[in-house]
Amino acid sequence: MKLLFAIVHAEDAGVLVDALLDREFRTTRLQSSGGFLKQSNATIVLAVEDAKVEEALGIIRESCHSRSQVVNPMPPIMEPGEFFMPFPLEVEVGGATVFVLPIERFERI
Ligand code: 2BA
Repeated sequence: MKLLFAIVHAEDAGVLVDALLDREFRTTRLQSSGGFLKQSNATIVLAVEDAKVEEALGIIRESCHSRSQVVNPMPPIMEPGEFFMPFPLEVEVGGATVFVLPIERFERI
C-alpha cells in the first residue's frame, strides 16, 4: 500500500474528494497553507493499494488545475527618504503537488 499526500488548490479540493469518493477511494481532507504564498490550500490524504496508485493519480490530474497567482512582495523596513517600488510577482501554482510514500502497516480498528 501507498500513502498519497496531494497538496491542491482550495478551489479544487471539493471536486477532487468527490471524484475520489465516486471511484471508492477513502480520503481525509486537511486544511493547509503554502509556505511561499501563505494562502490556504488543502492536503488530501489517501491510503491506496499499490495497483490503484495510478488510478488515484489520474483522478488528481483530472480534478486539479494549475493557476497563475500574483504575489505582492512585502516592503522592506525603510529608512526615511528611501523609496520602495513593489513589483508584483506572478507564480504558477501547480494543479497538485503529490507525495507517494510506502505504508509499512495499515489497520482499520
Ligand atoms: P506555496 O508554498 O504557497 O507555493 C505556491 C507557488 O509559489 C508554488 O507552486 C511555486 O510556483 C511558487 N513558489 C514556491 N516557493 C517558491 C520560491 N521559493 N520561489 C519562487 N516561487 C516559489 P507549486 O510548486 O505548485 O506548490 C503549491 C503548493 O504545494 C505550495 O504552496 C506548498 O503548499 C506545496 N508544496 C510545493 N512543493 C512542496 C514541497 N517540496 N514540500 C512541501 N510542500 C510543497
